Amino acid sequence: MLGNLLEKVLPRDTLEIRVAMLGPRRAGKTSVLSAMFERFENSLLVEKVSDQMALSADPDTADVLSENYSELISAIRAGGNIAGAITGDSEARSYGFDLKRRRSDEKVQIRLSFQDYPGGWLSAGARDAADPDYAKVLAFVRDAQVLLIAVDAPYLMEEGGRWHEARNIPSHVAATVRAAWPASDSTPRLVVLVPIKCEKYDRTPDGHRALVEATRAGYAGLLAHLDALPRCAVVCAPAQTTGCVTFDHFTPMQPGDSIPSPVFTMPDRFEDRAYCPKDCSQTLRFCLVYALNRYVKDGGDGFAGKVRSFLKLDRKFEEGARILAAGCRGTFFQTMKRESPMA
Ligand SMILES: Nc1nc2c(ncn2[C@@H]2O[C@H](COP(=O)(O)OP(=O)(O)OP(=O)(O)O)[C@@H](O)[C@H]2O)c(=O)[nH]1
Ligand SMILES: [Mg+2]
Repeated sequence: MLGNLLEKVLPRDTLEIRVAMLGPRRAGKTSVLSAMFERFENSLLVEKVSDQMALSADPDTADVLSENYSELISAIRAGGNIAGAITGDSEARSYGFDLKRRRSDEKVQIRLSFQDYPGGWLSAGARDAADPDYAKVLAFVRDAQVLLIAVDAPYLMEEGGRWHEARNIPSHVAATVRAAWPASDSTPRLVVLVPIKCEKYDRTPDGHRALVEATRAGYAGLLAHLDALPRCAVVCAPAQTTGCVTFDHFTPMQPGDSIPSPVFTMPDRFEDRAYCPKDCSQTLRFCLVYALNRYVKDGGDGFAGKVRSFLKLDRKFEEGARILAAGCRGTFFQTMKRESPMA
């Protein structure tokens, strides 16, 4: 009651956190978003973060992401080729999530939007820096405080990473981020590298370490730039959106191919083809911890902010961030900065 009254006296604008996806065509950008959405609600309930805040997806976001997730499950049930599950995007699309202190609140305190688009738009910029679709990708990254980079893991891991540059275009990803976020930039930022399709590699602690180290080496150019930004945290958080579809081999290259195609296998028996995604909620969890910390810290600025923090108006979000952070699993690629947005 008193909290509601104080909110009216000391109102705050909604904090908008924009997250841009990066990754070539069919890398798994939309799959990461779909699996993250599907998994997260359960995590929230289990950890009782829902006592501290309410997270909801836009109706459109919920519809599209649930449909994608159903497609993924149907493809697994059907067996055979997973490559047809989740149709590649032909247009840009934004997925929105709202965070409120209470389900009954009218006001949205934090709005998270994830900007997805056809991965071909990113690759087009590698061929022609003036490509109009690539200009849109650059604008998405410029506008975003957070980046999610989908890494097609078999190309990173197989044959010593021989196809990683051609497939995941890490040099072009680095050039894009350098162009959008100059080294002088002091905005608090978060970058999450998400190796996916990694069922074969992320099975044991040693396998997990090898995957994380290959990601670190495979994105060395990008990491060098991010390391120079004063307030940027970088984390590697592998995700398995299916959990039962495993890379088997690359098909021999045909004339005209620039990279080989992967062949994935899944268990023959229907009973063994269980959909068991792993660590998919981690991306949203990291984004939420970042967003909540930003909200709480920004609220401390100025006179109204000082009063707000003295009255501890944001304590539910502080507590929510603490609970979520305790469940974060990922490897930070930099030592914590002086003012890490994740602390
Ligand atoms: N083996 C395996 N395949 C996956 C996994 N996640 C997604 N896929 C497959 O990867 C393919 C590409 O996924 P998308 O999410 O559509 O990729 P995208 O980056 O959004 O592609 P564009 O929209 O074309 O840019 C789909 O056919 C999925 O079925 C996974 O964890 N393991
Ligand atoms: Mg997509």
